[in-house]
Amino acid sequence: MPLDAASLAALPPGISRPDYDRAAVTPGIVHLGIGAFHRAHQAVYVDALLRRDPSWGIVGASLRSPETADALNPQDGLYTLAVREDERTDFAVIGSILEVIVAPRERERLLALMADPRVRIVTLTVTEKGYCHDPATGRLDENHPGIRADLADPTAPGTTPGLLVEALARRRAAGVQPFTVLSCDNLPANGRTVRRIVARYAELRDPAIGRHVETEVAFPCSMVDRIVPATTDADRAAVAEALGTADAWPVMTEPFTQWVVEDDFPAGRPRLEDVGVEMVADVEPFELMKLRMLNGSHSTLAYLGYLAGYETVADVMADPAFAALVHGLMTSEVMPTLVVPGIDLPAYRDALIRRFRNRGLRHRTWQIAMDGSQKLPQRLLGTIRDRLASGASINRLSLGVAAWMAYVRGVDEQGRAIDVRDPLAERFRAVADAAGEDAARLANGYLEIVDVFGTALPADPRFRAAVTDALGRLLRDGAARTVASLPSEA
Ligand code: CS2
Repeated sequence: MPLDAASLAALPPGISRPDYDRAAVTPGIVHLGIGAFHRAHQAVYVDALLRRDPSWGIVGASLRSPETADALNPQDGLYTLAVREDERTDFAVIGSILEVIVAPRERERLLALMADPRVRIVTLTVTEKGYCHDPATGRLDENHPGIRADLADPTAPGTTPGLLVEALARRRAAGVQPFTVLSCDNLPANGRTVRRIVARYAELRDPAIGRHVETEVAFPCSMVDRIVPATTDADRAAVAEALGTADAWPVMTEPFTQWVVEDDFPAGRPRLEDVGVEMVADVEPFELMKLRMLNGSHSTLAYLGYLAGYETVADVMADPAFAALVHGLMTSEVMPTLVVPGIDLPAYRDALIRRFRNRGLRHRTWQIAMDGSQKLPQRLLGTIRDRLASGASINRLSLGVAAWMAYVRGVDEQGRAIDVRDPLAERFRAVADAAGEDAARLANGYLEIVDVFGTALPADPRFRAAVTDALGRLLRDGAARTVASLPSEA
């Protein structure tokens, strides 16, 4: 028997499930980019909200792949959340998603819903590359093929900026108040960044719509945090066993969850503060902390760990040299760049280290290594800029950048090919082909990628020397030996 509305009542006791009338729930939020993260994070908060207010149901949309829709729609949008900590798992069935639309398949229906006055918020987890921007500057990439296609035919959009602006234009034409755009992606100052990208796209499309977006649409910033590894067949089997019913699309996560949101919702919002969301006036210090501490450590562990032959973050953390590296990275090089009101940074660091050690999550280093060109600027390079500006050391930070370079060369330490997933993968390949095994030539080649590094940072001899030196050590000694030979924390 598959999981669906009819089979809910037959679930074993101890598995929590929607305790509200799902038939009474109406769409209030459209979510673009309905991946595992959204379903383990925002959709769970909204599930808790629907008990009090049924007007905030979520209609999810996939911008490309039909997989989620094809799995969830036959299940009436229901899916299982498995919360794992080491050997323990708790299961809950989540009911906040009413339906999933595949944008390229049903674009008109999606746009009509986004223009529907009942929808007051459009939330986004389209990943870094989904914003069609230049990661180094945070501006719209006006040469992006998707953006060019959307500008040529703006009423049939395929990109995130294109969909948002077409829906906002339809609302404007119909005299409907704009929805609020809430980015839940790991971008710095995500609301402001997305406003700049979307407003520029709108301006290129039509200056009047550009002004409308600029002046009438709210783009609050948010910091989101929950570790959500990709679901595997083994996970699906474990869920089926616990539920006694098959769920085609469960999500795996950790107990920790955090959502900090800037309180700027002119079209109205649900009472997020009642379900654990931190509503604040200024999200930026939290975002910076999370991007630099969690995601910066994650990327560093992913590249070095993958090169050293570790499959998951928990495997990497079980190696004392890597655990010491990440502790030192945060303590000596990241924490001095942060000022977060009301936050005990050493406690935040220690909690992160515990989360990274969670053996219940099989979070693959390869998964985190994806799309590094889009991630590096906010995870490591901003911290490096701040450190250099104050004349401070960047030893561990630059090792992270060098490990990224060694990884995107596309060959592991055993000479096997690495499946490098990145919008710039072809450029990485070309640099590697031209530079061979020469660390200085490789580092030079990668540092010339302006989309990632900009122009000022590569011109700083301290940065260039630190990265080149670290890359040389990685290529000569391998990641495990390089990490093991780091001096202990200063
Ligand atoms: C990870 C994030 O895959 C990655 O790049 O660093 O998805 C990370 O797990 C989340 O940001 C945690 O909140």
